[in-house]
Amino acid sequence: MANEDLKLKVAKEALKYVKDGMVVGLGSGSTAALFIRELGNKIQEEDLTVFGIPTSFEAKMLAMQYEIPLVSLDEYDVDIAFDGADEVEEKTLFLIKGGGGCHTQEKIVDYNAKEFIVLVDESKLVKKLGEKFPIPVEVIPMSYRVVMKALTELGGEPVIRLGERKRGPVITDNGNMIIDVFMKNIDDPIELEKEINNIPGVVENGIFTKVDKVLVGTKKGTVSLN
Ligand code: ABF
Repeated sequence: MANEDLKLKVAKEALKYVKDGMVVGLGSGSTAALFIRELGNKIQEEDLTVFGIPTSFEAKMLAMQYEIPLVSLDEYDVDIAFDGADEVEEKTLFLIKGGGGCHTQEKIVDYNAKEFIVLVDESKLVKKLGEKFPIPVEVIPMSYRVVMKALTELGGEPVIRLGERKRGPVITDNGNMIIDVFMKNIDDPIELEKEINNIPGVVENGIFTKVDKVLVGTKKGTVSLN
């Protein structure tokens, strides 16, 4: 079964957690996009009163396309948030997110949800965080050089994320740059998440250590980890 099919299965499974009247955090990336589409369909078919809070411009556009009414954190708390991930550490359920450059708004919405559920296919599971994926760090543009120096001192190999044509840096929804930090042997993700965020110029990093549940699409069916 292709990863796309596993993602769709997980997205459909996630719908079971959405109840009438809920405010739902809408994640970014291809798995979250499937969830947003399926949620839009469910709302129309069952005539539900459900509101979304998007985690990116991309999620906002999709929610509008699938007619999910949107609200904001200005006025509402999040009952439940659904989002994808780039890596899930099997033992701890800690994550690396931000491959799509949206981790700052994702973390704001996901960490503030009463329940945060991660949607992945089995290819995202790793024994140790950092195995396959660098840690994305969103930085204020004028600080990129000094932040990279500090990240090197923490034992990482920082690289500026460039746009598709490699002519300049990727710019996030918040107008900032992304530094990808390659780091093997992340022994204490909780501490590292704090340490990176403590560097002046860093807006947010893609280590997520506050996760309630992970729904994993496997060839044998969807497995729930918590
Ligand atoms: C977002 O999308 C990001 O935090 C993560 O980088 C990515 C996962 O995308 P996909 O579901 O397409 O693999 O959740």
